[in-house]
Amino acid sequence: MLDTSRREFLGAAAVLGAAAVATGVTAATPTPATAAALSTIFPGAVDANGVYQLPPLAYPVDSLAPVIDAATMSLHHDKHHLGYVKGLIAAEAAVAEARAAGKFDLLDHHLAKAAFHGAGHFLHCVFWDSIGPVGQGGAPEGDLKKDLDKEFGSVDGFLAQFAASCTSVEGSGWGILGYSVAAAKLVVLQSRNHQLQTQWGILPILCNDVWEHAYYLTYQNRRADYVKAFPQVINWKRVSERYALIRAKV
Ligand code: MN3
Repeated sequence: MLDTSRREFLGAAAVLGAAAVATGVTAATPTPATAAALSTIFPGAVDANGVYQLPPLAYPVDSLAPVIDAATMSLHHDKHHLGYVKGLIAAEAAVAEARAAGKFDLLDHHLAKAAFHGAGHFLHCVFWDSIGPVGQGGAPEGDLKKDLDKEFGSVDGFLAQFAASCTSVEGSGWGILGYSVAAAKLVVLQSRNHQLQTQWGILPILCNDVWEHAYYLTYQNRRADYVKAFPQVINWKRVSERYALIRAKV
């Protein structure tokens, strides 16, 4: 149970967050992503002014069916992801408020929210840009193909390990192919929720959301069936481009 002062403080933070969202979040209308957004490692995570935003989808929500149904796509993008954007904005606003007031007694709470919602926002930006219409995703290209072969033996070897990482996440979480800045190589990790079980300096290249909201309408409890079908919607062209961008920048 929250005490009164904490409740009032959180209420003020929510108002600040809502105000920021009103100006910082764009409508979730499927439109082509801009060239500027696609040239970033986390496509569309911020707008031209650096404000967190919900990035538009670059494809129709029904174009991934039957692997991911249209209702799941709409709810996932327009409701769930937007919630993380709002939560991140609210958390940062609350931290700014605390700093202005010189009152840091709830800082740990706000930073936990910033980690959860921030990690959720950034991973979803990569997720939407890792997938696309069924059967149009091509195959890994360039350095990504070469380094998948190097680290995992083959693309199929990677896909098998990636699927296992997605299937076996305990509770809600993600399977992630990332680039380790420290080790200078590709790695597969899991996360629980959005922010747990990762390492420092991992840049996500391809990720699969295995929270129930990502698949339950079609697959109910059969997460393994969703994970098995997922490669049909991987957009290897964009995933390969993201890896090339990371290698050029890091
Ligand atoms: Mn999700």
